[in-house]
Amino acid sequence: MSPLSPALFPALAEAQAAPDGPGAHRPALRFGDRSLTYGELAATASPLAARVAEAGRIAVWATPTLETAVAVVAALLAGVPAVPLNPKSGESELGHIVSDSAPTLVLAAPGTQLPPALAALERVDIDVDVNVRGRGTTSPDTGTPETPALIVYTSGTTGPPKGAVIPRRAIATTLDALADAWQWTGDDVLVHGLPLFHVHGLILGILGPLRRGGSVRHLGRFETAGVTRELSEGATMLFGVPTMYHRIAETLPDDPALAKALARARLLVSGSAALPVHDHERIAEATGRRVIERYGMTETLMNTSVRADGEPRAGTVGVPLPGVELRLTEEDGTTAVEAYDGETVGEIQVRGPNLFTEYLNRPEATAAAFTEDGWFRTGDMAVRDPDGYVRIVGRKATDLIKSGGYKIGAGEIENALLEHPGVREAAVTGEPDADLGERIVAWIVPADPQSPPTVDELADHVARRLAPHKRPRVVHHLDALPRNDMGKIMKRALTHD
Ligand code: MCA
Ligand code: AMP
Repeated sequence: MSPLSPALFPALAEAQAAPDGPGAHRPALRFGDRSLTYGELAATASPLAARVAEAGRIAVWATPTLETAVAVVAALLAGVPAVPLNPKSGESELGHIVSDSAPTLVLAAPGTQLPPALAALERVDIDVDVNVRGRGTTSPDTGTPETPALIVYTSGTTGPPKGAVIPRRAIATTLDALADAWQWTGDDVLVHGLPLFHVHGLILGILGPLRRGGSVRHLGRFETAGVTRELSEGATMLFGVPTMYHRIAETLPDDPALAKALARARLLVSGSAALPVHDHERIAEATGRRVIERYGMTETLMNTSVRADGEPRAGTVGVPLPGVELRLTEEDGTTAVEAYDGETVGEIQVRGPNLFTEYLNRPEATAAAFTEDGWFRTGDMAVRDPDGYVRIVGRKATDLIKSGGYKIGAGEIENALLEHPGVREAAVTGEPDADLGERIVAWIVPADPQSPPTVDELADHVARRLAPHKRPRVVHHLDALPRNDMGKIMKRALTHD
């Protein structure tokens, strides 16, 4: 058995050990007008950790609240894997995640109504009442480096989402590599409004500040007014997906206070999808500040970043992070591309301690994701500039769509559409969208051409079954889908129509 890891959150361990020490009074988490210091976080997470210590796996109803942050910290202290659930998940997606990950209990904020898919699970309320300080429980940090910390569900090209098993080692490694690249310290105060059931918002956005001993202010939901307020009141860093930066770029011309606040920030970071150069430029012009991009994936956590002390070059995701091996490969998936010429395209493959362990219950998918010598195939296509900057130019699979920074598999939406009685055949594609990056387009052959289902009907249907961000925004009706001789749908013919 591997030895226990050093504390994932040294500042929290210090507050546990010295509840009246100065470190215990430092701010840790703030959501709206509710906040916790490190001492208070220790006092709330420790008893919860003790409560869940015997659980096999726990689900966390991951609303954008203080409760979710406390629950995930408690799970990490207890060494029990947590499965963050999107509270807007539809019945079929939630049913799949719960049966696949088989949690023994679900943690939720008191008073939250949970859907029927979770009815069979024991429910534990997340108590963040700090008045119960000194409850006497200090939960040691019990994980080993390989202990699964989080199981994060992520879409693939086919089938329902897969659970990526992320060990503590990967979380610690990626956060420390980012600290190096971004000169991220305990003095930083992060602001963001990202959801807490994905890597970006949860690992980078909550666990990141806690590992540094700094603090995070979560906006509850993303709004430019919240960004202005927090960056004007001491926050130093902003994390967001390109859609958020696009909305900032749109707002800037009429909002000098936002421009002033952004100009003050130490670091503006975008990730989860490509930030268009036009938005980079508009933000730089209005604020004098350059957004930097980092590139990651649920399975790999963070791979590259523009460094705080490096040249911020729009349209690139910077250089490999410390400890990450990155190569480009030719079409065979194993021959390395040696060129650093800014034009030879290859698939990005990565290796390093930042990687996940496996897809839960999917040994074949796990095996297929790696080459024989242990490189993870990202499916992202890129070129490298002569100085090593990576520029992502596309994606191998056309059946993966990135909308609002969420990865969405065309196949899951097609399956959901086919369950609608008004749909006989369905194909789903992504098309460029200024706000979302890509928007989901459904091409359907209606069961009854005289009364085809409306876009709203199909959007509601998909949102109810899967999740609102997976709903089609555009629906085209066709007499037949274009197919090749083998009967396979020719999606390129659809997108180019
Ligand atoms: C609209 N809504 C509906 C329907 N239509 N609900 C049910 N049925 C319908 N038919 C609701 C939505 O749920 C939402 O509710 C509201 O209407 C507006 O939705 P929408 O227009 O889709 O989006 P938005 O609210 O404008 O969101 C844009 C966003 C969001 C804030 C940028 O896309 C977002 O949070 N993206 C972040 C994605 C992310 O974190 N990805 C990280 C994964 P309500 O108003 O209640 O919200 S990638 C990752 O982790 C890797 C490692 C990486 O590199 O980072
Ligand atoms: P996910 O599987 O949801 O974690 O999304 C990971 C994918 O997001 C990657 O494989 C990339 O395609 C994309 N991605 C993340 N960050 C960036 C970025 N800065 N630029 C371009 N694509 C990105």
